[in-house]
Amino acid sequence: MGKTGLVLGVANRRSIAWAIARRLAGEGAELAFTYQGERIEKNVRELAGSVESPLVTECDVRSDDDVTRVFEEVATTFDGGLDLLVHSVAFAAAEDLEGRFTDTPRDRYWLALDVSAYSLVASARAAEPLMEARGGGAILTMTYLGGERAVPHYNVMGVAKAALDASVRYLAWDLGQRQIRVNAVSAGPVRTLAARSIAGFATMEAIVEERAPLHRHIDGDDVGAAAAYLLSDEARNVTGTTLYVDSGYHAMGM
Ligand code: NAD
Ligand code: 0WE
Repeated sequence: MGKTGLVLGVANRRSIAWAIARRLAGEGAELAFTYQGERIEKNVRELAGSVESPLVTECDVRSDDDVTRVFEEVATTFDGGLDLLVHSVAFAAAEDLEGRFTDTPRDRYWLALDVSAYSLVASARAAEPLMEARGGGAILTMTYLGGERAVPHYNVMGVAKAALDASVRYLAWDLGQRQIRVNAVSAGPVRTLAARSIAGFATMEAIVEERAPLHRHIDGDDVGAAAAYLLSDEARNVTGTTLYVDSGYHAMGM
């Protein structure tokens, strides 16, 4: 029987979540999708339709009620079981991705951590009983080097990614008990909706081209391949870790 999965974070065809979903669907997985807000609902319904998704539903990850309802709908759709969870969600206020990190106000610091890090904890907790019903499962999130090193302008998102990375390790410990694995892919810059609006994205790409061992950019399909591995039984003894898909950029000191 094919695997069942839930994908959080598709906004459009450029989304990393969509590259992962396309790959999983190609390998026979049956996928449910969530979207945030009416503005992108039509996009997501169209994409989901193209992979014969049985469930597309709204989820603002800041809302406990939304998260609870979504996993109830997933349980109904997939007969009480879930094998895979893809978490590909992040948000910081645009004004906090420029200027000084030092100036981040309390409410927007919390917003970035709520959407980008706590949401993994909330969705993993909700997925746990459904995965337990299947004898185990696999959870994957998306992170970035800016959570480990200071990347100019990544700012509060870097702090959120640091919290996300630590959450992966603690969730891996807790959920390992139930044969649920939790991992992250750390991607180099990819031109998505979230990335295109960032001032200086082209400069970042130029720096990767110059300094990364492989001297080239990565794309969504590169992330899809890594995700497919981490979510597959091939990775059955891999949990609590980060797989870098960044042309080797993270390995450099200069
Ligand atoms: P994207 O804009 O396509 O995806 C971000 C998603 O987050 C969107 O679907 C958006 O709807 C969702 N989102 C934001 N706030 C939400 C909320 N309150 N509730 C529910 N969903 C919400 O951009 P992307 O680049 O595909 O980003 C996906 C993930 O990949 C993010 O975690 C990002 O940090 C990570 N990442 C991106 C890059 C890159 O260069 N693009 C590199 C490394 C990691
Ligand atoms: O995680 C990200 C981007 C996430 C993101 C993007 C936006 C843009 C629109 C979160 N929130 C928002 N809020 C918005 O209003 N990346 C890894 C891509 C990225 O973003 C950067 C980067 C890189 C790389 C921002 C500054 C510097 C580098």
